[in-house]
Amino acid sequence: MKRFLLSALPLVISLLSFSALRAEDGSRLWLPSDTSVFKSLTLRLDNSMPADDGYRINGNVVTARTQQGLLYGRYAWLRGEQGESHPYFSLRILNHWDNLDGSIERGYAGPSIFWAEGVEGFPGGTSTITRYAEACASIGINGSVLNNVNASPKMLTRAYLLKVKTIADLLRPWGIKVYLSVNFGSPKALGATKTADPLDRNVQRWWQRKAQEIYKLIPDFGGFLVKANSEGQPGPFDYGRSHADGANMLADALKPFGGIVMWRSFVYGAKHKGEDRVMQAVSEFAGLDGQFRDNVILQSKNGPLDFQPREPYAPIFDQMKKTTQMAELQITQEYLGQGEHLAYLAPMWKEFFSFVAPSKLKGIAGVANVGLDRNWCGHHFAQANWYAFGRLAWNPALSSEEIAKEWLKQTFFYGEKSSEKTAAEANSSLFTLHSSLLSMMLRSREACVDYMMPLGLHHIFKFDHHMGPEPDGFKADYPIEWCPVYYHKADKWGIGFNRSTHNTEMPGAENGTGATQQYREPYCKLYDSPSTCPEQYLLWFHHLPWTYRMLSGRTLWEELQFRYNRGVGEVEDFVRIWQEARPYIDAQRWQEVDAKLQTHLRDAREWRDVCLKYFGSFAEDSKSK
Ligand code: GCV
Repeated sequence: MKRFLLSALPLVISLLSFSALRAEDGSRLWLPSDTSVFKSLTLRLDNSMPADDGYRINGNVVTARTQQGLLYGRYAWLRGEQGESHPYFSLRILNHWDNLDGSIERGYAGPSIFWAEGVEGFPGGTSTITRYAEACASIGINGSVLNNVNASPKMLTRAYLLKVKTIADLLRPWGIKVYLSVNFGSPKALGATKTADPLDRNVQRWWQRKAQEIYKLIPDFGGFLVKANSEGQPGPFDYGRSHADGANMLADALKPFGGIVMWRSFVYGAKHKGEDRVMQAVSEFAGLDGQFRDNVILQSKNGPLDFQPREPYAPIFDQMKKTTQMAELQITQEYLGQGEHLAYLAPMWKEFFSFVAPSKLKGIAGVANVGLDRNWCGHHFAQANWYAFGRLAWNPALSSEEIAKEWLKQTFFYGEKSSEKTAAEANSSLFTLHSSLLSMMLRSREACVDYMMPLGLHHIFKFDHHMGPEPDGFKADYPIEWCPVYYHKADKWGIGFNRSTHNTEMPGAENGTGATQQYREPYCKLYDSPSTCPEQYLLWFHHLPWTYRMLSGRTLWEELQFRYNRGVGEVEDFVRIWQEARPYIDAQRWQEVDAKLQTHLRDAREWRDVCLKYFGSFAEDSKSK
């Protein structure tokens, strides 16, 4: 360590001169503090370029077909990009789960930047909205859903729509369209109709008129996002109608104006109550494939359950062959340590794309982690997830490593264009530091899986807030699919959820639910047998004895202990890496991340200790049998 610091000394001095140690509070994000960095650029429009918002960079010349492309190109130039680049997905949208009272569902970075009690004004001023827009545009995000999917009917009242217009006017110069989450029961809830039945003429007229009103205020309005018949939200089932009836009615209202409906497939406990929760989306939607209007997009979470630290991909992406689809990723870390843990999520999203080809998707939505906190995201490293979401939405072929490198340089080691420093760094301690920080980021999601829920365990969080461990969680008055014990099924014989087509030959074990059959080949077959199921999903798909022999030669119980300990060991290493980084990082951000890492380590140990104690009470018991 001492040697490392001594050899780094000259660099510390030069870093000081290019401002890495300038006072920072994280509010700058990855953006330049001063737009004069763009002055040396030549911007050119060129009609012969492909008809999208891509750009070409040649030295200091940025060429694009559209003004928007030139804007994207400027930030790409700043990252050190050269050559031509085009957006992969046409829809690159943030979903804000912001409530109209200013609170944010699953938000860990302070209140909303858009909403507060009372409809007037913005809690952080309009400059916060503009800065947000710049940050989004700098990474290619082109849409923003401004309110929670658990939507208040008030959202569609005149006063709120006028405010949406103001936001739209602020976002438009940055190429960002606004969308709204709508409550399916709105016309009835607002007292305009007696019902919200999608086949009722008055209801249809109400939505058509509402669409007209919105487009008069906001001619480039993007469309609606809908959570229907899910977790208590109203929907077409309330009137004996289908998801297609509901989505198509809204789609028809928006169609004349070019708007879209993003209809969510996150459903359980409504029509297929009692069925394995992870199967219910396919059960509810597969039969409707081909029945949706062409301006309806089915929006599904990456996994079939709910944004767990690791899930197999959601098989609905295999099943809907004639329906336009988009994926919903969660940038806010509801189940990955929230505002406290350092978890870089690009590797998780890349894992999803390795199963669901981006070519199957029209767009990507990311549940935002933005709030009024000074550093926007609560944890300085959580900014990297906002950044990574945008970069992958632009180009899903980018590696997690490339993205993390870009972000680190712009966020912590800025002052020059990224590409210009590479050669000098190659021989330097700064390079060593970059590598350590990079490695910390790249290992962080896997570490989280290990100390929370290795080997395919899932949803063993504390009730409601989803922060700490509660593997013994059970409440008789809660739906069973909210209870951790439903998911791990541990007893003295074994552990895991049998979702295969086989019944387990173990006392008291439940029959397999057959969820494996919702997957396309080869996954359908691979996941169905414990001998071919990847160990990372083992207990997601199988219920196995504690003595089950793992690839490592350890028993299942030994492997669980090994992985929980490995996860904690990783976080201990992150703490060490951050200590070594201290001379190179500005004081405020260093201290704030350090404090978070101390909490992170304490939480990781708690996860390990609570889970091993609980599971151990069965596993050790099984040994004595
Ligand atoms: C917005 C999970 C979350 C809820 C969220 C829901 C959804 O259940 O815990 O907070 O609600 O998913 O995605 O609709």
